[in-house]
Formats: sequence, structure tokens, C-alpha cells
Amino acid sequence: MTLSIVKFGGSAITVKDEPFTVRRGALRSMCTQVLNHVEGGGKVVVVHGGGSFGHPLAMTYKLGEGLIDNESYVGVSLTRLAMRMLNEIVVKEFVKLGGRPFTIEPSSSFILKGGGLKSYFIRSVEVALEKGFIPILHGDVVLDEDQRGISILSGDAIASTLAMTLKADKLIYVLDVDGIYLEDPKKRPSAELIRFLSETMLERIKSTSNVDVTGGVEKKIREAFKAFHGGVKVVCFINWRRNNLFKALEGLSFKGTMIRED
Ligand code: ATP
Ligand code: IP8
Repeated sequence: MTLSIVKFGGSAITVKDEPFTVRRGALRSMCTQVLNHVEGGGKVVVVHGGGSFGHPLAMTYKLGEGLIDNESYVGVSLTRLAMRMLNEIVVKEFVKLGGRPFTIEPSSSFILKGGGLKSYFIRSVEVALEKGFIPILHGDVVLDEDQRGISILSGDAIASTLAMTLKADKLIYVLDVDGIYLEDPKKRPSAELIRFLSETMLERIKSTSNVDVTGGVEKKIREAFKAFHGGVKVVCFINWRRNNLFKALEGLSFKGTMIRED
């Protein structure tokens, strides 16, 4: 039986430049593919990103800088509420499709210090898996022991941490594009998709992001390498279309970017 950590990218489940807009078809397709794999005996933990729910608010209230004034506290509440709204939508979709989701709040299980992970409690994820649930986590605003008071913990970092700690077989990042390209394929449609990504290629990758408070695709790639070096054998970036997520989960051939050794 394999354990896979799947990050539902905010770019895949929401329209990132239209606040509070869900891509219903994409979300349904991704949940269905996860459930088809789970029906066959696979174990999956889903982590979702902020997309157009968490990111615009976190940016408006400059939460990347921590608690800087009274408004920051308003921003923390609104951003966390937005993330819960998105989480509710993801959970409801799984329930509608006959799945067994169980949300585990990252804000109560992760503490940061100076923006870096300080401590975390994920026994609840293990127990949820043992009891037949699909644990669902998400990027969020979490407490930070440093002077900054709060930090944004990305779903990418949660996913790589879970993959390493739970010794997962696979870590799959689902995006709205086919994988990692030499340049943003939305800005340059002729950009080349990287099938196998090794660390020496990193400096050749150009990326762009203007609505993302957690570092966009570069930070995501760093998290992916962290998990790969931490022992996760299959780490990849894919799109959900053409049943690609199911294929990646099942070990069938899929279109996307795979991390590999130099
Ligand atoms: P979230 O953080 O909301 O969960 P996500 O995990 O889906 O979002 P993003 O941070 O939005 O991921 O990154 C994916 C986006 O990065 C794509 O929509 C793509 O347009 C953009 N991008 C920029 N540069 C590249 C690149 N070199 N290769 C692939 N995508 C890129
Ligand atoms: O979208 C960030 O998580 P990510 C969540 O996975 C917030 O980077 C609150 C913006």
C-alpha cells in the first residue's frame, strides 16, 4: 500500500487572479482521481493552497511581514476565515463524491519561529489515515514564536514536511500548468516543459508571480527538493487534466516534471 501526499495547488482549484473564485470542474476532477486511487487501497493526504482565497488578503494586510500594526490582527482573522471557506469547499466536494475527508487545522498543529518550522504535531494525520479518513490540511496563517508573531505557512511546506515525516512514497504538486517550465508558460507559451528536474538546472528556470505571498514556484521547487533529499522517492509536478493525477498516484506514465538526482 502506498502513501501519497497531494498538494492541490491554489492555481488549480481557484482562479488565482479572481478573488474567491473556485474552479469547480478542476476540484471535482482532482477529488475524483484521489478517490479512485483510494478505492484501490492507496492512502492519500491532501494539502491545499490559498489560491484566490488566502493570498490576496494576506497580501493586502502584509501578513508576510508579521504583526506590524492593529490592522494586521484583522488581516489574520480574515485570511484564516478565507482559508476555512476554501477548506469547506474542498471537504464538501469530497463528501459529495462519497469520500471521507477529515480536516486537520495547521494553525493548531504547526508553530514557526522566524518564518521557519519550529515544531509540529502530526500524530492526528497518522491516526486519521489509520481510521480510513483522507486527512486534509491547507496553507494558513500560523503563530510564530519570534517577534513577528505570525507567519504564513504554505501548503507546499506542509506537504513536504508531511511527506518526509510520514515517509510517504510520493509527493505530488498539482498545478494549473503541466509542470515546471524553463519560463512561465502563461507568459511564454513556447516555454519548454522540464520532464526531469535536477538541482543543477535550477538557475536556468525563470518564474513570475505577483499575487503569491509564499514565494510562488521557486519556493515550491525548493520544498520539493527538500522532500526528495529527505527520502521521498517520487516527487513531481503535474496538471490534473487527462486523469494525470490518478496516473501519477497509480505509478502509470504521466505528463509532468519529476525531480531527479544530478
Ligand atoms: P497556491 O500557492 O495558491 O497553492 P500553486 O501551488 O498552485 O498556488 P503557484 O504559486 O500559483 O502554485 O505557482 C503556479 C504558477 O506558477 C503557474 O500558474 C504558472 O503560471 C506560474 N509559473 C511561473 N513560472 C513558472 C515556471 N517556470 N514553470 C511553471 N509554472 C510557472
Ligand atoms: O497557497 C498559503 O498557502 P499556499 C496560504 O500553499 C495563505 O502557499 C494563507 C495565503
